Amino acid sequence: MDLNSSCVSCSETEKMDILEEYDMISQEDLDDIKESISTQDLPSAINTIKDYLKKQDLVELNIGVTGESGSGKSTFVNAFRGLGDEEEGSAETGPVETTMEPEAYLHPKYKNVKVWDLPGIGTPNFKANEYLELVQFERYDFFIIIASERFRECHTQLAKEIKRMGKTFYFVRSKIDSTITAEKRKKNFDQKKTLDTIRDDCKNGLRKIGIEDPVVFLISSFELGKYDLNQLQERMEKELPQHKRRVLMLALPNITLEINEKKKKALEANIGKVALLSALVATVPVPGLSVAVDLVLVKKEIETYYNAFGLDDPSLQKLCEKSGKTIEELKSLMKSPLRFGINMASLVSLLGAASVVVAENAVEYVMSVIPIIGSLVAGGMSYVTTSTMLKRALNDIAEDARNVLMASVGTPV
Ligand SMILES: Nc1nc2c(ncn2[C@@H]2O[C@H](COP(=O)(O)OP(=O)(O)OP(=O)(O)O)[C@@H](O)[C@H]2O)c(=O)[nH]1
Ligand SMILES: [Mg+2]
Repeated sequence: MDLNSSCVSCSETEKMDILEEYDMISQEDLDDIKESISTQDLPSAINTIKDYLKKQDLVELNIGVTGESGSGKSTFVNAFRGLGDEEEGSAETGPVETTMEPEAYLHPKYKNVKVWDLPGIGTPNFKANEYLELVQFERYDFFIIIASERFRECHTQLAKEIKRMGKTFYFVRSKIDSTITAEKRKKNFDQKKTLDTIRDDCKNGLRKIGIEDPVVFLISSFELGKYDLNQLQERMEKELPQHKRRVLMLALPNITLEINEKKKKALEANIGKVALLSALVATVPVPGLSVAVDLVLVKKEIETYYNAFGLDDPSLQKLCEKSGKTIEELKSLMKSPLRFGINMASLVSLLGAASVVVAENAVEYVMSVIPIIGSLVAGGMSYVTTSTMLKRALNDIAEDARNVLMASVGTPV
């Protein structure tokens, strides 16, 4: 990537994007941060900045997974968090009724993402309103209603009640892999046609029992990346409030190219904030503060990238077990200079390289895109340097993740 082109000669749209990112930090927050760092010593100033970034990672996402007993709720709860059914922290699954009370399962990497395994619906005297009270419906950002065969009256009753309570739900038809396996035995098997038929059938069923404009997502928790996961993910993203979208996108397992791309976008949106903080710190006259904070900020961001794309060592290890590849094979597909570890030495060199390249035209550029704090920033190159560095690292890491993903699902890179 050409470092210059990404920042110095940027288009009007890019400038607008940067300004929008800037808007995501309130003036009050900016003043607070600046105030506290100018009165603190180096270590506490760094902690203030870290705390600020941590705050945004505390946004909670609560997903309620419901459906009839045996429909595959617990298996979905595990797959959605990137876990197998027998891994540590996974929900118990099996052919006999296992889930009796709402239970929260935390995402292994993002503890603020909770996927709730809810009790089965559809028992003879099932009442949707009582059920929703029982599971404390207010706590969920949205519900996923799972059916493994046909949708029944209990599903619509629940959907209508959820809607009445002002919440969102998504219908999922589960275990699509086994339906496809069964259909494959027929002579004129056509996968797309079969999927369309199942989808239409589910929709018709739902219409008949009173849902006006049904949308159904076909999912297999055994092969989550196949079938309708992308559509479901898009819909959830679109309907979530802005500040929760990032949480969802980071937490989703990196199992389709579309999700890979979305993760990159969600991470990119944070670069402006980090760079702005780094620029603010550069205006504080404490010797050594600016570089030290830049390194802390950048290291944290780059670690977030590796985690979000599942390129951290534990995730790679899991991927090896699933795909039959070795760690060496997967690592050989990765080109980012940071793949052997994010340490201070590699970061200092990345930082150095970025600042040399962007230094020449940067002052003018910063003044033009951030008029409000432009004069403050002129003292340091941090805004442009940090964002250039992070954009470059993110591009490399997203590309590595794409290659690893394609290799692990058997597509030649
Ligand atoms: N083929 C296939 N089987 C699945 C899938 N999801 C779940 N199953 C199987 O269906 C059975 C029930 O799955 P669970 O996830 O335990 O179902 P549940 O809805 O949590 O059941 P309860 O806790 O009893 O309400 C298990 O044997 C799972 O292995 C899937 O996507 N494909
Ligand atoms: Mg269960």
